[in-house]
Amino acid sequence: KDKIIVITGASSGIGEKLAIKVAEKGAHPILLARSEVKLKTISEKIKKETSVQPYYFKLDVSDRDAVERVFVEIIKDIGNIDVLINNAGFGVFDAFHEANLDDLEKMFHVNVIGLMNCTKQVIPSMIERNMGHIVNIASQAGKLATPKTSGYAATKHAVLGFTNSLRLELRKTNIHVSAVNPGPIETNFFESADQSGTYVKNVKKYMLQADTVAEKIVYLMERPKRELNIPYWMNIGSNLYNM
Ligand code: NJP
Repeated sequence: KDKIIVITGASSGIGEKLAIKVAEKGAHPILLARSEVKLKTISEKIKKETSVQPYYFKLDVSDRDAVERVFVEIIKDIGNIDVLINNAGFGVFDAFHEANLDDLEKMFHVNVIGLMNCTKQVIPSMIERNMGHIVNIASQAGKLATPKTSGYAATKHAVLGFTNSLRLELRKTNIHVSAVNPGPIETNFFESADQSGTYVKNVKKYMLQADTVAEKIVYLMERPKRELNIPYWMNIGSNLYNM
């Protein structure tokens, strides 16, 4: 309650549902994404349904200077960030021999560097206050060998490696660092990830709703650090990435 919770990639899917759920709990979501129009609409809906006034900022997480500007503004004008949910991300599923190197680079810039850009901005004040929670949305593809997702899987392996090391670096503090590994979730994600529709067709019956994932992440955020195992992660949904 009353916590300030920054959610990247809050303009659709898991991030959107998370923003709604944390507001329902009385926390203040701060929504970040590139589509300002969508953020405005979601914020208005949250205000109407929960009477919590969310804030939103247009932001491309891969733009380091913009990330710094926005986070400095949030901390100065709104307050210290209690929870950062690094959720912004996208995938392009291709066998590596067919993959486009521009897509691979962009995935690393958003999924990995973007996540680090945002984390870098919240760490100093979290350390100063000796509190906070960083939740990184990785993937089941970050743990398993998955055909046709080599580039995307590599970014999510990087997210898990970063998350696990950061957790160790901060082990003597009261700052939580968690990773969440969703399986296939019914969101806009597959518009870019699976342009042929083959993957979605195969895993449709295993797909979960974004709402379910958001609920579990809220549950995770409500746990005290002592209840979180080290290393901690939460797997949600099927690990079936066969195609
Ligand atoms: O997908 P989607 P999800 N800077 O497409 C934003 C992971 N995951 O909710 O910028 C800032 O509805 C984009 O906003 P916009 C997945 O890897 C998913 O499923 O306005 N934001 C939108 O709000 C990702 O990390 C599945 O276009 C940027 C959001 O990201 C997370 O779950 C499985 C951005 C994406 O929303 C949420 O994805 C899995 C940028 N440069 C992991 N680029 C799954 N759905 O099956 C994108 O294992 N965004």
